[in-house]
Formats: sequence, C-alpha cells, structure tokens
Amino acid sequence: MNNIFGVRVMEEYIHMCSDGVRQGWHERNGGNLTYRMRGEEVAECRPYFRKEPGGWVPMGVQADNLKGEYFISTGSGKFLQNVSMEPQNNICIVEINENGDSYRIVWGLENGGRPTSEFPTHFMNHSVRKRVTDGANRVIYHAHTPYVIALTFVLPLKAEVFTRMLWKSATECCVVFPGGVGVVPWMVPGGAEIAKATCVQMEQYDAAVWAFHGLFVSGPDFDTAFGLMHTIEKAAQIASIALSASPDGKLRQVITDDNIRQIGKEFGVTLNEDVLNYRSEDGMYC
Ligand code: 2HA
Ligand code: ZN
Repeated sequence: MNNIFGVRVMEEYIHMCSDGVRQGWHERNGGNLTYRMRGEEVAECRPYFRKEPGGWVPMGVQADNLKGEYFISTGSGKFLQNVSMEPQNNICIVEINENGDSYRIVWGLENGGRPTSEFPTHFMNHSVRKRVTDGANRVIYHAHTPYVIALTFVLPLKAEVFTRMLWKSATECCVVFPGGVGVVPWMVPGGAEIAKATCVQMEQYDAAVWAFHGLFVSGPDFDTAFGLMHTIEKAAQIASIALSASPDGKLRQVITDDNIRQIGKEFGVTLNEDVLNYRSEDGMYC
C-alpha cells in the first residue's frame, strides 16, 4: 500500500489498538499506547510526514536518553475503537526535541489534538525502561482491565501480594512475568505524581497495577507487551472468580511455592525471590 498504513510498524500499532478493544479494555477514551520507533521505521514513515510539523510543546518532564526520539501515540480523548477506522485522526507520530523536554506532531491527528493525556507518564517510563533494558523496551501500554481493577478492591495493595496471587492463578503465569508486578496506589490520572510513582515501579517491574484504574505494561515489541497485559488480566480474572466462589474468601488449595520454584527451574526463568519468600500477615493471600 502506497501510504503510511502500508508501513509494518503502523499496521502492527493499529492492530494492537483493535486487539485491546476486542478484549473490552478500552471503553470510551480509556487506555493509551505509545511506541518508541526505530530509526529505519522513522525513515519509512518520513515521506508521509506533514510538510510543516506542529509547534514544539513543552512536556513538563525531561529525559536525556529520549532526545531526538520519535514515538507513535494515541491521541488525548480519542477512542481506541476508532483507531483502525480513521488512524490519521486518532493517533500521531511525535518527535522529541534536542533537549528531551518537548514534542511536536509530525504526522496524524489531522483534525487537531495532542498525544495521550498520559504522555508525560509514558515518556518518563520509556526513559526508565530504555535504560534498564539497554534499549530493548519500546512499547508502553495502559488499559482498563476490569479484573485487575476488581482485585485492587480486595487484595492488599502490595506488589508481593498481587504477584503471588497472579502467579498462583494459572500455572504458566510465573514464566510470563517472573519479575512480578508492581502496584501503584490510587492517584489522579495524567499527572506528574502518577508518572513518578509508576517510574519507581518500572525500575524493577515491567508491569504496574494502578489501583482502581487499570494496568500499565512495557515490552520490547507489540506482541510481548500485549501478551503481558493479556496474561496478567486473565490471571486476575481467574483469581477474582476463585475468590468470589469461595464462601469465606479462602482458597482450599493453590499452586504451592515449591510448584512455582519447579516451574522456574524447568522453564529456565529467574523468579523474584522476594515475592516467593513473602508471607502476608494473615496468610490469607496465597
Ligand atoms: O487515556 O486511560 O488514564 C485515558 C486514560 C487515562
Ligand atoms: Zn486510564
């Protein structure tokens, strides 16, 4: 196809938005997706860039390791369900300036608009994930995953508790997120505080639960990031159903810590030992 939608990275990005919508994670304008482009992807898209890019917009945050980078981003207030129908009006490509503190739109949002309201949060977390993964992580994805949200009403808001419950919800979960998941307490969305609190978690984890809000994940490519979101949400679904089905909220039998260690060994993954050694005070949560 002789336009920007024929470029593979754009196809994959748009496909992922639709995948999230199909899962029921993106009511209205809920959720957002950003991708840090490779140089060759920028070159493939450049012929379709605006003749005149938008003006520089200060972000209120700064990152040295993202100077001059290009990101694909969903638009603020845009519905992910409309991305596949009219990508040019619902997503954009932004360029970061040489100070690493402002962006300008070089493609998309043809009817006006700006990148996602969570862009400062995504941007700061891209910076962390780029650093801690030696440049491997390129995707940041936020979704309103209902069962993860439901669990934040009943489990203590601690990374170790959530990780243990999610690992023990289905046998292969600990292989998909062996490092565990972080937890961020309730915060106002889109602000500097949630950006900072999430960055603290993303130093260590590639996923962070946002209490009463959803889930925030990172990955090297679209499939891995989506798969992480999907696996965690499905584990939360199983945990929610099991906890609801139990008359006293207790689980009769679970995957044991030894079972988890066995899986780690067989699959050759390094499990977060702090999580395995954690014991909740009342022993109720796995
Ligand atoms: O983009 O999900 O957290 C809307 C949101 C903000
Ligand atoms: Zn949200």
